[in-house]
Amino acid sequence: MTTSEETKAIELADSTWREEPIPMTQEQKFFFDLRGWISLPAVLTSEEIEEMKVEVYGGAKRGFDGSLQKLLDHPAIVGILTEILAESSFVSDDVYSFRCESSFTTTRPTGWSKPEGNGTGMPHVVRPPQQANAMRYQVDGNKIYAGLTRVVWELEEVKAGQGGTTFLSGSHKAHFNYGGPDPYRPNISESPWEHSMRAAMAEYSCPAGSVVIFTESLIHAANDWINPDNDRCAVFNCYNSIWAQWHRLNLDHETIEAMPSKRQSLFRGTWALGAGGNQAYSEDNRCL
Ligand SMILES: O=C(O)CCC(=O)C(=O)O
Ligand SMILES: [Fe+2]
Repeated sequence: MTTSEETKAIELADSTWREEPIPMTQEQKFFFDLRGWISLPAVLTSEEIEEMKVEVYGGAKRGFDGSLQKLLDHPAIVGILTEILAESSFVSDDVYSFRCESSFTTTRPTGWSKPEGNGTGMPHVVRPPQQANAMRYQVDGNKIYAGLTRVVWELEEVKAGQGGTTFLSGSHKAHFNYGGPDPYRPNISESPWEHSMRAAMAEYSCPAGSVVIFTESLIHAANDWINPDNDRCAVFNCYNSIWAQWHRLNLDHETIEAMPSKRQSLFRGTWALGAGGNQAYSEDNRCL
């Protein structure tokens, strides 16, 4: 039994912990660099999961509104995104040192089929990393720059082989092309060894409330959801360096303005030069 004083102290410690970014561990850095993706199991509480599932099953299409908004800068991912998307001299307590540039949700009932053709069901990347490009994964000087980076929040259990996103681990550092006719093609279509690449793709299992983080330089794919026990219910948020942008954001000023000010900074304009640099979000300093 705890006294109410002790309960209050625990609650305070808990809320303080929730606001402090959790640093990326050396182990996470090692595996993210090695494979191009990591998972963080069971990050959300069951209350958070239930609240968010109601919103996503209720029709929320993006993670910018309601309680889903808390995922944008959840302390479990802020330390990792700071490590893999920001240069340390640009890190500050007042604003985030990385940007959020897109968000979508998905619900997939048992029997859901992946998009046909060259959609997300075809193993793909944002840009092939074999040629230099502004979105790609880089490492130098003991420092990761993950380029365009995806954070997936799984609000339902995922079982390996039953429809989670799959990854060709290590392909974010590929030097040789995928075998298709065009080395700039951002997927493995028409590769004579498409089948073996698909067979080599890694799967994850995780409880509801887990996170998967991957660099979009990594070959990855959507898969048929064949899990008979639950639907897939996930939020896909995309992040980038404060100096780069891939997606058109298309998020209105009123929604951003209603966010806590540090969260607003995720949506500031994509530029850097100037006294003090690019810090605060405002209507005329917003990402479009
Ligand atoms: O739907 C999925 O499982 C994969 C989505 C995807 O391709 C992405 O997040 O870039
Ligand atoms: Fe993708």
